[in-house]
Order: sequence, then C-alpha cells, then structure tokens
Amino acid sequence: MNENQFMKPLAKIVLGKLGSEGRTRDLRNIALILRDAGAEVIYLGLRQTPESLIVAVEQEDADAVVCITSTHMAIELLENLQSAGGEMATTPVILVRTTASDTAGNTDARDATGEAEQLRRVGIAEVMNSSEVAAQVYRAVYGTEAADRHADNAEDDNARDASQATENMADLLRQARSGSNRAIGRLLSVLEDAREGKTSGDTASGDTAAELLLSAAASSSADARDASVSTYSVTATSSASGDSHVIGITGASGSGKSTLCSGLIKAASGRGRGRPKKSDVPAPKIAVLAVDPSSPRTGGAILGDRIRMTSSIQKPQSSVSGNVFFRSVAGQSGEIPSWIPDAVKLLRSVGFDLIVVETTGVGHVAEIVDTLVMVVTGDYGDDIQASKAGLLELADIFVVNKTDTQEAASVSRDLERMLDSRMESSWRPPVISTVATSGEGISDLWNMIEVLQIYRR
Ligand SMILES: Nc1nc2c(ncn2[C@@H]2O[C@H](COP(=O)(O)OP(=O)(O)OP(=O)(O)O)[C@@H](O)[C@H]2O)c(=O)[nH]1
Ligand SMILES: [Mg+2]
Repeated sequence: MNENQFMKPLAKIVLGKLGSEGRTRDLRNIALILRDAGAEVIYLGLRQTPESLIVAVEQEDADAVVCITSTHMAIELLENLQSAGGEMATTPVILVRTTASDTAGNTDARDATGEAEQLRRVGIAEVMNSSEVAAQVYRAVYGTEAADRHADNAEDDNARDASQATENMADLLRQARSGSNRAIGRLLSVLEDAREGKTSGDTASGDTAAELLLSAAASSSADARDASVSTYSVTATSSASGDSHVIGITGASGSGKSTLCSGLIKAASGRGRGRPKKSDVPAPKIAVLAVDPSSPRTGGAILGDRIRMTSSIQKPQSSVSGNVFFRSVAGQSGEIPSWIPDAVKLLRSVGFDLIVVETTGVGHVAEIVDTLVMVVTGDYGDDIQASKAGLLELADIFVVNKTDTQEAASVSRDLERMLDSRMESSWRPPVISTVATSGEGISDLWNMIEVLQIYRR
C-alpha cells in the first residue's frame, strides 16, 4: 500500500467505562493501544450508562464495545443490546480488566476465572487484561488477527456490506426518516465506504453507489414532505431554502469547538441559559458531524468530540432525549473527508432541522454549510494574522472563545479592527465573546445565527 494513501480503520470501537469508579488513565491506555493497532476509537470516557453506550454504537455504526465495568453492569449492557435486536444483538462486548480495576471485587484468582466464564456464558465476547486488548478485539470483531485483516484488505467484508446495503436501502431510509439511530448510522457508513473507495476499492462504482443512495434519499424526502408539513419553525433551524440549516464550526484544534457546539445544541433545543422554553413547538431534530484527525499510516484514530457533547446528546430525563444524532468522523488534519458533503445531503433528506459540522478545516467546509462560525482564542492570534484574508472572507460569525483567559483579551479588538478595514460585503461578521465551558455568550451566538438567517431572507 502507498504510504500516503488513507487507510480504512480496521475496526470502529466504542470505548468507555460504565459506572462511576475507575481511572481515566486505564481507559486512555486502552484507547492508545487500539489506535496504534489501526482502530478508530470513539472515546466516551468515564461514567457511561448502558443506554449511552448503545446510542453511541448505533450512531457511530461501531463494530464492537470495549469497556471497563462491573459484572452486573456488563450484563445489563448486554441485555440492552440483545433487546435492541438485529445486528445490535450480535455486537461484540469486550470487557477489560486492568490490575487497578478489579471492578467485580474479585481478588481471588479462582473467583475471577469463574466470573469470566459466567460472563462468556451470557454473551460477553472476551474478558481480558489491557495488554491483550488489541488482538482480542480483532478476534472478537472479525474472528481473525489484525495482521490477517491487513493481508486480505477487507475486500470480502466490504463486498458483502455493499450488497446488503443496496438490498436494505429503501428500508433503511424509511427507518432513518422516523429517527432510527441505527439506520442513519448505517446509511452514513454506506456513503463513507462508497465515496472513500472502500466498498470495492473502485472509486467510480463507489461514486455510483453514493449517488444512487442520495437520489433515493431525495425522492423519499420529497414523498415525506408531500405527506406531512413540518411543524417546527424556529428561524435558525430552517435555512433560506426552507429546509435544514447547516452550521459549520471551524477553528484551530482545542479552541473549544465541541464545547461550543454542545452549548449551541442546548440553545437550539430551548435548553440553554436564558432561552425561553418553547413548549408549543416540537424540539428540532439535530445532527452533528465532528471531524477529528486520524493517522494516515494506520488508519487508527481516537475520536474525542463525542465525550465533550455527552450532556447535549443524551439527557435521558429530558423531553429532547433522542433528538440529537452525533457521528464522529476521522479525517486528515485540516481537511473535510470527501463523503461529508454527501453526508450533509443525506441528513437533510432524512429530515434533520439543524446539522452542525465541526472541523479544523476552513476552506471546504464553507461550501457545504449555510452559516460558518469561526472560533478563535488568545492562543491563535498569529493564525489570525497569517490567514486573515481567507478567514475574513469565509466566516459569517466570529467567536472569540476562552475569554476567561488573559490571552483572549485583545483578540476581539484585533479582529474588529481587521474586519472594519477589510469588509466589503453588506454582512459584516459580528464578533461574539464566549466562555464555552460556562455557557457565557452562547445565547448571544445563537441569537446572532438567527439574525443572520432573517437577514438572508
Ligand atoms: N478556560 C476555558 N477553557 C475552555 C473553554 N472552552 C473550551 N475549553 C477547554 O478547552 C479544551 C478543548 O475544548 P474542545 O471543545 O474539545 O475544543 P475543540 O476545538 O473541539 O478541540 P478539537 O476537537 O480537538 O479540535 C477543553 O479542555 C475545554 O474544556 C473556555 O471558554 N474557557
Ligand atoms: Mg472537538
């Protein structure tokens, strides 16, 4: 394989710790082991519930769950997976026991062996130490070692996936429109595989498959529109063209994009600070695509955006539960993967009101979004200088985040000055100050997104 060719990850793994005890360090080590072995790791961190892991598996279309947890929670997770039915029931669950987390409370070796046996009987794929984790994951997911998987280049699996996807496409689209996480997750994978040449290794036939899916989605969307009139009517969740509104959130790595996005989701759902509850309108259907860099060499990645949005994605007790679809996307640093424009089209077709794309790549994202929000912080003052021409032309709204830090103090002023001297178009991008971690400024940002929508009409 060409060194520069982007590799498909060997497996997509949801990794988290169920329950409250345990150490972040253990999970991080496992994430690194899996990434280095070529897996895409959806890192969920501590304090997960069986429900949050299952939603993650469905939305991310993951191959397996790896978790650190107690015996009874592992069994609860497994029961929930089994009652979800279909492919979910056969999702391998791999339980990792680290020396520091004897979570079942069994210090006796004999008890531990007996417990592992009991867990296997109920369907846990493997119980292991973290040092064995990569090899065991591949055995559980593929019944083979990673090396074998490399060698056969995954062609058989992919061909089978492609033919199944074609057969089930109409069904999946129907389920996706009615909000099935699993169906939307699968359809996004079909597009990803098709556009990235992973379906058959042949980009031309992949493109055809993607176009077929998108045209089926567009016609099912037209049928659905004929049959029902959308009742959702908050301005910023419907674009000038009358359907979904797509917001791009871009900015340097670590600038606070995910944290802001989480706040925006709450604001859009009427849950944010200072937002009046809109009980008479249904909550908007929201989807997030978050791009994180992966290794071009192994295809492995640790995708950490989902963990920043846990509180927005899932609120079991809240009335907006289930309205947020979140998908982690691995991409080369600074670029938008080629299938993302299609993913946005698909999400529009299946009825999302608001679609947010988070990425560090500025250029290409502008072409696929209705509103581009550029996030800057005090750390990146030089970046603003270096690329100000591009930024000033592309961004609709600037956010200066981390204004609780000393470094951010002068950024707003510098930006305002640059905008004053350079802007020629009639929309002069506003500069909003935020502290994403506390929610300060988020409702100003959301209000400004709404104002921009009105301005464009
Ligand atoms: N002090 C301060 N920290 C913040 C603020 N917003 C985000 N952070 C922290 O900055 C770090 C990065 O935040 P993220 O939201 O993950 O940033 P990101 O831009 O999505 O990062 P990548 O996805 O890795 O590019 C986290 O530790 C946040 O808690 C803020 O307003 N003030
Ligand atoms: Mg992020």
